[in-house]
Amino acid sequence: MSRDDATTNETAEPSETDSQAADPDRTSAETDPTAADGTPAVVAARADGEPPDTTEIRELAAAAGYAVVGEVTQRRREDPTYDLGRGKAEELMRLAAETGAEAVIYDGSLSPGQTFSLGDLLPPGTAVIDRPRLVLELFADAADSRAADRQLELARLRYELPRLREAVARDASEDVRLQPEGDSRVLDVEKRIESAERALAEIADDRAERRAERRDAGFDLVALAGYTNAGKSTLARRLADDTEAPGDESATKPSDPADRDGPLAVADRPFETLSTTTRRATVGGRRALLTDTVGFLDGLPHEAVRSFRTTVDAVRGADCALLVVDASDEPAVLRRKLTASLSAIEATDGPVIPVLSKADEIGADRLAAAVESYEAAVADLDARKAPVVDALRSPIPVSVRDGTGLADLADAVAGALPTATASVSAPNGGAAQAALSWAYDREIVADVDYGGETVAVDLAGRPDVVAEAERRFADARSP
Ligand SMILES: Nc1nc2c(ncn2[C@@H]2O[C@H](COP(=O)(O)OP(=O)(O)OP(=O)(O)O)[C@@H](O)[C@H]2O)c(=O)[nH]1
Ligand SMILES: [Mg+2]
Repeated sequence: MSRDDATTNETAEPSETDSQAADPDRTSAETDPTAADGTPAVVAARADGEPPDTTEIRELAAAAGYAVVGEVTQRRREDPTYDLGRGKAEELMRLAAETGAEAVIYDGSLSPGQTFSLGDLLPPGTAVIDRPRLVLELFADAADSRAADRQLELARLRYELPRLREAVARDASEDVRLQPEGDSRVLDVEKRIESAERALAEIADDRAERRAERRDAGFDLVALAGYTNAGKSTLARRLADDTEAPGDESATKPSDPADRDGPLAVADRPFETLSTTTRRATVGGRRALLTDTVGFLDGLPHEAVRSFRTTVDAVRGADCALLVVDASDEPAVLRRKLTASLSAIEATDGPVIPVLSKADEIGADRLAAAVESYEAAVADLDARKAPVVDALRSPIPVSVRDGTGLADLADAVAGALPTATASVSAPNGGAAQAALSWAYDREIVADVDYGGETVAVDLAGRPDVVAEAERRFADARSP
């Protein structure tokens, strides 16, 4: 048996999050595995550079219903067979047997071949769940709208297809007539992928159409994006008027307890939001529709990134995007999450406003440090992302809990939205009043002056809406 070059810690100490960084090669059972409910699972992680940090994968595992009963980590380059080195993989096997784990949760993406090799090594019946599969399980727990269901189905099928091909190829290795290409299960999955893609394309078209209609109705479209658990939904709820946008099939259901219990009753778990949700809001005097989106996650399966497109579409279709970054994270974590969130905003050429959320959690002095570490992280971003990087300078610290920065944020949004101004006048009468009330409905009336026979109005707001108001006043002048 070939051992790894790395030293191995065989003690059965419980793993402490704070001591993780010190020891890149841990093998440990939890001292009190009964403390948590759920399917017993061992977490495994490997990293090339920094020692593996299992904090996030443990949170994801817990959210998906697993009780972590042990942990194996290794700092090493990738092994083609098991991802972990062979010696570590065997330690994992022994730990799984000792702890009675029903699953191994792998913090990374395993190739189909690695998944099968690990499965063969582990005690029979132990499930091998890599990070993408875990995320899919989490999504499956809570897919709550037609689009989310379809996206989930597509993400799963795309994840399964190469693994199914691998399974068929393994069965067929003795018999050359059975090749994955012609296998009926493979063909079936391929067909279902095509049909899910078609259905999703239609939903995306519907949404784009609805966005266009809302814009015509005078709304500014503002999207909130960012890492999962950054505080997007909490902020969206705080900024929102009470009413939800009409006709949004994915709007949060009124029965949603988080909605009833006020803005801070949002659960502290990853992927609380699983489909985009749109609400009305008046932000800095602008009539806006706020779209809350699905959070990003490091190592999100690309199957999912491709299919959970609504976030990216909503941001791309918006007049202004808020990128929400959790200020209470440690600098290294903040940087990692920021990088993972960038794909949400890369596609947009509209203005992006970075928001440092949860300012109340760290107090004024640490907040200044957080702003600094955020700015350093942005400066460090890949130079090829220059346009995005430029958009990300000068974040606005906010707290929904104590109200910090909310007024600044509203001003920044209003300032970022495309704005036109115009001064119009018309003889005071029914036609002018109708035009004026149309303008009031769209919140574009900055000032009104009744001077004898005429009414003079200053307009400010969305350029297309202001232009339409000018037409209406012109009509009111020439009956
Ligand atoms: N202290 C503090 N906590 C906050 C604030 N805003 C949000 N939180 C908490 O952060 C957690 C995550 O908030 P969400 O609004 O669900 O975050 P999200 O970005 O929508 O998360 P996903 O939908 O999972 O992507 C919740 O426990 C919130 O109560 C804030 O201003 N201050
Ligand atoms: Mg949310």
